Amino acid sequence: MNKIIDLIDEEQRYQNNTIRLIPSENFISEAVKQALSSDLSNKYAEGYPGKRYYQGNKFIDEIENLAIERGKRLFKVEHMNVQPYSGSPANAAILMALLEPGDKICGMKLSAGGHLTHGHPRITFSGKFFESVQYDVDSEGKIDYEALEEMVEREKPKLIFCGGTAYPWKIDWQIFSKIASKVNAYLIADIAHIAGLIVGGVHESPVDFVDVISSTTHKTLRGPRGAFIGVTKKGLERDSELAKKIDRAVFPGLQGGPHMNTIAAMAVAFEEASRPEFKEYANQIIKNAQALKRGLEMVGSGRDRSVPLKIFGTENHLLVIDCGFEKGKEVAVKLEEMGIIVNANTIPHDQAGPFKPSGIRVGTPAMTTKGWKEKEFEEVGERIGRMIINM
Ligand code: DSN
Repeated sequence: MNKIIDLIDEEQRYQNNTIRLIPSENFISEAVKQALSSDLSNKYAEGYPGKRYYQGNKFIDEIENLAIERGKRLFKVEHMNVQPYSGSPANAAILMALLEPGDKICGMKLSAGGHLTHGHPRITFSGKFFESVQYDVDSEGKIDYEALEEMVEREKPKLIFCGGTAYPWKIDWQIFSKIASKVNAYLIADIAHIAGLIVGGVHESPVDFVDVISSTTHKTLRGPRGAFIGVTKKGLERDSELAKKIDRAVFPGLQGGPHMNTIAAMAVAFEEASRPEFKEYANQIIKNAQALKRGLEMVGSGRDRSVPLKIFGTENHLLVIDCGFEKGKEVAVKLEEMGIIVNANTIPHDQAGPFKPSGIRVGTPAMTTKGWKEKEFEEVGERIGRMIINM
């Protein structure tokens, strides 16, 4: 026990004494932490509020209902399920709810910034149990909407994912909606990375254009490690059973007892994200990402070398930087030695594989929570850029 407590303390100090630039990470509030470490983790509550398979859930029901109500209000959806353990189970539940095994799905390639659960071939459940077609990005790393449209018309997938994990540009939900409607495909927005930007008003919301949204709650949204699925008005107009299908797929389809401490922490985070100061936070995330890019560009501008750094982005909270063929991991390790924590990442059209990719991914949500402004991000951008060109 003491050993674990000591290690937790060390990890906490490490997190606070280093520069955290992994775009999917953040620092939660004390209130979220309190809910997470509460006695709610003692309780089993299989089922949904009012329909549990275990007794003793009167307070648990209230907590889950509150999380649902707050989540629906925040994201402006008609129905919300807050039980998915994380983003991958949430996307698995959506596929299970809406499709039969072997049906065709469509998502963005992993190397282009997509996610494993969006149909990455062979090794994932989404690529193994479903037939998958994948769309790519252009040389700037932007979705090639024309090629996507052609592919969708040709392949006629039953479901299309939009959204990603290393996509540094805004997503045009309207174009996706137009393309999906041509083949009557379900359209799912995976907003895990940008949920906080959407509720903070700095990225357009997909809810008027898609049938379902899915998201984790711990990235820009700054909540616990959990996830939710939202069903939109458009989704319910298309299929009045959609909400029921999603709920049945989450439980009993895929999961057992919900993690009530996480759901309570989610309710706390939803309330925090509805405050005016969260809008300022989201705004600052964007300004900081642009400052980070400026810092990186100072190095690549020709003062230090003739060929500028190739940077993908940014219109959101993250950037992908080309470090040279298979150099991403090496750069990430060197940066860790300097106290700067990033992750190696594939770049668009990477000739290297995901185990030895050519880039790194950096983002601003966590250090913005710590109070960093443009000046700090410009400086760290310049340090990172300098390190890359000296490799
Ligand atoms: N692993 C998450 C991220 O870092 O973006 C996505 O699942």
